[in-house]
Amino acid sequence: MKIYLNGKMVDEQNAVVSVFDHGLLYGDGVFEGIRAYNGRVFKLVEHVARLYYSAKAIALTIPMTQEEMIKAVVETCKVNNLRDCYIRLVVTRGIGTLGLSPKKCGTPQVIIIAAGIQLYPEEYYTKGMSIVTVPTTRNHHNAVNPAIKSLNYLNNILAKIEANTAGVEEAIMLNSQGYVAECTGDNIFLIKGKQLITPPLSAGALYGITRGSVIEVAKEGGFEVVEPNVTRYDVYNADECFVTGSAAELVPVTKVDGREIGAGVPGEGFKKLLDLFRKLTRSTGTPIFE
Ligand code: PXG
Repeated sequence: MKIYLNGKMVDEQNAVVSVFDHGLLYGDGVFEGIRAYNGRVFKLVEHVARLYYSAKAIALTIPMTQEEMIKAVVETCKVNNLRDCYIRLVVTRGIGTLGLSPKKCGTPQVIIIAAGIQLYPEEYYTKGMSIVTVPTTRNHHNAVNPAIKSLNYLNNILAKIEANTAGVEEAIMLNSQGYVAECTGDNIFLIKGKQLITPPLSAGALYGITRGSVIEVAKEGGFEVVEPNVTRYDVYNADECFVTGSAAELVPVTKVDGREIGAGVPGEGFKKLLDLFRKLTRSTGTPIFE
């Protein structure tokens, strides 16, 4: 496997970064997780834009343009001859000293890995998954803003550990006001009648690209999309629930905190949205081989 590292395609075993890189020492950096389907990178322009927004928020200047980054992602898929894959884009603050100061860091390191990913077992997609609400609250936007896809994911990892302790793979995280923010690595949706409900981004969620795509196709599917503050009561009493992410795609949720959601099986609304989403992923995107 070839990895893109600072402008060069290097063999996997040579794709290494310094122990003095602040990405490692402090989680100082940003990342993206992107999918390619059938020879096209899905929503690549949007993912790269989000990477640069995350970088802007942490005052990190990425040493290449967005156009160059788009080309580098496509090239990484191409040299590895990949048509369907998961792409991890990482930009670290770079090599610095044993002190927090980002001023002492050299050039940011740019890493692109294209490989496979499977987050959840297949039966979650057919039967639905069970999730719980966890005690760790989502970061307040005045701490590490949840919109920043940073290399410091401990807020989410702590919640994931709590989910695992409860015997499940994903968890609802509430914000400091007690409203539903999102899950540890996914955005959350509810269906109630003809309404498709998702917490507003201001509730403390990542500006999910899959979330955006679901909203895009939901209108086509005849849903009214609303973004109110959501409580656990709203989740328990929804007709359907599902989570979204680039790696996971759309996963039906059939149990939350021991309460069955709707009929306790993946619903018709979910199936319709999954179908529309799959059509979008297979018919759009930046071509890899031309
Ligand atoms: N919320 C959070 C906190 C995320 O990390 C999403 C929502 C979904 O966003 P997109 O843009 O992908 O629709 C994410 C992204 C993992 C893993 O290993 C999870 C994500 C990304 C990369 C890896 O669990 N989730």
